[in-house]
Amino acid sequence: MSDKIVVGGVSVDTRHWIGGRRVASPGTFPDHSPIDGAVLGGIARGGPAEAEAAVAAAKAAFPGWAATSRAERARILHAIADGVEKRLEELAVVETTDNGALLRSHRRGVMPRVAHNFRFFADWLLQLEHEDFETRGHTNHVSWDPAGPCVLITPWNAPLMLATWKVAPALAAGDTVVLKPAEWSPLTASLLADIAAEAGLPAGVLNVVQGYGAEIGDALTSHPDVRRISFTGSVPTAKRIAASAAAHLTPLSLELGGKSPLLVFADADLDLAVDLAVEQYDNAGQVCLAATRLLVEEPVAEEFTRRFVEKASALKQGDPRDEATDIGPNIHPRQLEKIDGFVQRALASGARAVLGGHRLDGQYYAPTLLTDVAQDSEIVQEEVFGPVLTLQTFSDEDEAVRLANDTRFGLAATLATGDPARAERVTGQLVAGTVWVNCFFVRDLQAPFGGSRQSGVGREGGTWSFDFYCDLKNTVTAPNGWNNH
Ligand code: TXE
Repeated sequence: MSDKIVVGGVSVDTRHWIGGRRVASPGTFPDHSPIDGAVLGGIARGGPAEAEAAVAAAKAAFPGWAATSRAERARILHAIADGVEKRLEELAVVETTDNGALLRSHRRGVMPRVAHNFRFFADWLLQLEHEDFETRGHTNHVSWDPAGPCVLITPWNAPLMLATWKVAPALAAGDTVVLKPAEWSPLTASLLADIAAEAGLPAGVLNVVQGYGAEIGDALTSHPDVRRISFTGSVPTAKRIAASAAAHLTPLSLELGGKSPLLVFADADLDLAVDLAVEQYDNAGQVCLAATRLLVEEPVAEEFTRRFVEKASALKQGDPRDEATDIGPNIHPRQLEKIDGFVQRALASGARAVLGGHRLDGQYYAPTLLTDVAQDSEIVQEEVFGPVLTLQTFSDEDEAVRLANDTRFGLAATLATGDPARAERVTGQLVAGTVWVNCFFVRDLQAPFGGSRQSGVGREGGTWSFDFYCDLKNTVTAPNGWNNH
C-alpha cells in the first residue's frame, strides 16, 4: 500500500505525523471522494498505540515550545500562514476532492481564512498584555501560561478551516498539539503538517493522527497528559468525549450542532430575506450555523415561498470543481442516507415538499424545502446536516421568538426585518451564540463564537480561544517582597 495519495497533482502523505516524522499503522482505512465516490487511497488507521505516541511527542516538545519567545512563536505562525498562501491552490483542490465543498469557496474564502487564522493569533500574541493593578499596596500581575499538550478533534464539513481555528491559538499560546481530523476528510491536515514543518515548527509541537474516532478517540481524550481538548462535531460524540475527559477533568471546548432559525418579519426587504434563506444551502447544507428553520410572518409567507422556490430552483448543482456550481455533493453515502431518512420520515408524517424532497444521482441531494411541519416533529428539532430547510409561519413577535427558541440548540439566529427597534427587542430574547441582523455568516475572529444549550460549551475566537489554551495565573507581590496585609 502506498504512503501517498496524489490528488490533482498534489502528493499527500497518508501516514500520521508524530514527533516530526511520518509513522505508518499496521492497517489503513479508505478515503473516498464525494464527487464521484472514488476511493482516493488508504489512510493510516491509528489506534491507542498511535494516540499514546502522539501525546508522548507533544509532551516531550512542550517545555521547549512553551519557553520559546512570543516573537519567535509569532514569526513561525506567520511563516505557516505564508506556506498556506503559497500552497493555497493545492490545498483548495485537495480539500474539494476530499470533502466535496466548492472549489471556488476554498480558493477565495476558506483557504485565505486558514492563513488568516495563523496571522490573527500571531498578532494577538504580540499585543497581549494586562496592566498590573494594586491591592492594598500589593501588585497583581496576570500571565498567560501555556497549558500543555492539547487534543484537537475536528469534523469534515470545513476540515482545514475548523482545524486551524484550534491549532493556531493553541500554538500561539505555547501549547503543543495532537490533531485528529475526521476520517471522511483526512488529507489537508496531513498537508498542514508538511507546511508547519517547512515553516520551522519544531518536531513534536504539531502532531497529526489519523483514524476512526471510535478507535483512536478515547485513548486521546482520556489521556492523563492532555491538558485541553477542543472538539467540533456532533452532540452524541461530544457526550462521549466529555465522559472520557472526566477521567482527569480535562478542560473542554465543544462546538456542536445547531437548528438555527431565520426569522423573516413582514417589514423585511423580502428579496434580501430570500437571498439569506437560499444561502442556507451553501456547502450542501453541511454547516453547523445554517439557519435551517425558516420562520416567516404570515402576511408575507406566500410571496416569500414563491420567490424562494424561484431563486433556489435556479441553483446549479454538480461537480464542486466547476466554478459555476452552487451546490456540490454531500460528504458520504451514510450522510446521504441520514439526510434522506429525515426527509422521508417527515413526508410520511404529513410534511409537504415545496421543493426537492429526494435524492439525486450520485452523492447529491435535491435542495429541499418542507412545509406543514409540526414544531415538535423530528425534522424541526433535529440537525439534518444536508440541503434541507423547513418553513413555518408565525403571527406575531412573541410567537416568532417562542418558535425560534424551542429546540435543544442555541448556536445562531438570523433576522430579516426593516425595523431596528424590533431587531433589538427580538435579539435580546433569542437563545443563540451569534445573531445576524439582515446578514449571514459575517464572522470576525475577534468575536466570540459558539453555542448555548446543546450547541456547545465555551466560545472560540480571539480572547476566548486564547484564554482556553492558557493557564491564567495571577501573581500577587507584596511591597518590598513582604506580605504586610
Ligand atoms: O460527527 P462526529 P459525524 C453533526 C451533523 C452530522 C453529525 C454526524 O449533524 O450529521 O454530526 O457526523 C471524531 N472520541 N456534525 O458522525 O462523530 C471523528 O473521528 C473522539 C456537526 O461525522 O461528531 C471526527 O474527527 N473523537 C458538526 C469528529 O469526531 C471521536 C460537524 C466529528 O465526528 C469519537 C460535523 C470518539 N469517541 C458533524 N467519535 C459541526 N458542529 O459543525 C468520533 N470522533
